[in-house]
Amino acid sequence: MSQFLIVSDIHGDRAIFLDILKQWQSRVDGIFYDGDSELPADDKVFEGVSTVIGNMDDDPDFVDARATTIDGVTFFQTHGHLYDATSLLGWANLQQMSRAADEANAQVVLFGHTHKEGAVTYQGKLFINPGSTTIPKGSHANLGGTYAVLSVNETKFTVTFYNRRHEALPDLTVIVAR
Ligand SMILES: [Mn+2]
Repeated sequence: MSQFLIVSDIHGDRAIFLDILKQWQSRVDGIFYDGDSELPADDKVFEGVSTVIGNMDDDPDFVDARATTIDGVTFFQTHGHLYDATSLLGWANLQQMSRAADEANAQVVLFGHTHKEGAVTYQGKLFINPGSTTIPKGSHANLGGTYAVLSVNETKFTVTFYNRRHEALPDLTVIVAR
């Protein structure tokens, strides 16, 4: 089994990211940060972390999007604002990210931007938004902020969401066939 840590939209809350890293760094096979840190790209919290630029990031050293393959899983990662991810009524618009992910031959799409956590299968790919640790929005904003851990085995993907105290939120867990 492989495990991946996914965090987004800390908006300057460097302390929570450090705290999450402390919990997970030694236990995961990859760490993804999906944008809007408001930190420099070379901040030492991003050592060994796959990052992308958010609409609130001004460091041009962040990339717009990236494809990464770890343990046989190809991820397409982007913040979302460059792919029209915002949906005013629903969870997110996935069409543009889906097209880009197909071009990258990705099975999993990681994004942020909307600050609404969730995981769904769409056009044959698993889309994961860890939510914002710091400025949560949507129907689960009362949780006070979330991040996600993806577990992958030979047959399935399991997405578990956590709150800022690193407590799993089992009601939000998403399990899909691989
Ligand atoms: Mn944001």
